[in-house]
Amino acid sequence: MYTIIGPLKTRAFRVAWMLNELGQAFDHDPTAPRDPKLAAVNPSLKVPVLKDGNDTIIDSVAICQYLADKHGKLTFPAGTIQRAHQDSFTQFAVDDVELSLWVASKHTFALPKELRVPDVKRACKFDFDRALTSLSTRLGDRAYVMGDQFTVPDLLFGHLANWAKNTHWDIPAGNVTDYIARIQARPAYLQTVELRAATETVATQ
Ligand SMILES: N[C@@H](CCC(=O)N[C@@H](CS)C(=O)NCC(=O)O)C(=O)O
Repeated sequence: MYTIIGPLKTRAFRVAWMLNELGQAFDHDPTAPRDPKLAAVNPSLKVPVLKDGNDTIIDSVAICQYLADKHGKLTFPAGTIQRAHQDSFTQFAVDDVELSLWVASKHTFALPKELRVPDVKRACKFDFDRALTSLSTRLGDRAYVMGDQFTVPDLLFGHLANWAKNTHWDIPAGNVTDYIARIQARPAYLQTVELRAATETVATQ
């Protein structure tokens, strides 16, 4: 049995969504980021953390890829050229899309107030828009970034689109909007949204 640590309004959502995609049951421990008791599993006091038996894994992308590999779904096998392209999209999701959202969020609510620089958010939005233009070109007319098969980076883009919506950053109409709608119509996504609503009051990221 798996246990996800972290509120579902955080990146813990990704892990719950992945487990729902895989049809795996899990327990949920909604310990908040920076709770001192997280020190036992993550010295950074960040979430999510996944407990798998006696092991704990930190970092949502590593967790999602591990689960996909372990259950042999939503991923191409390691060492294949398709996996190289898939991992390239995963890295792009984190470096180009998530980074702009995360820095903007830090300067909105996560950093101590005296360290926030509101104008940084304009630069983040510029980077976000550039990343979406690139995603639109790379996606082309495919259903998912790797073609017909939904894989780990699609799940990340689906989560990041929700984060962008909560940040009030628009995704321009076109192939990326259609792609996000396709991803967010998946039963496992909707199931996870319901679970989040049942366990949280406000979804912020
Ligand atoms: N790369 C990590 C980032 C984890 C992270 O920053 N999580 C946020 C919540 S979504 C957190 O715990 N923030 C607390 C902090 O920044 O101190 C992952 O993807 O899991």
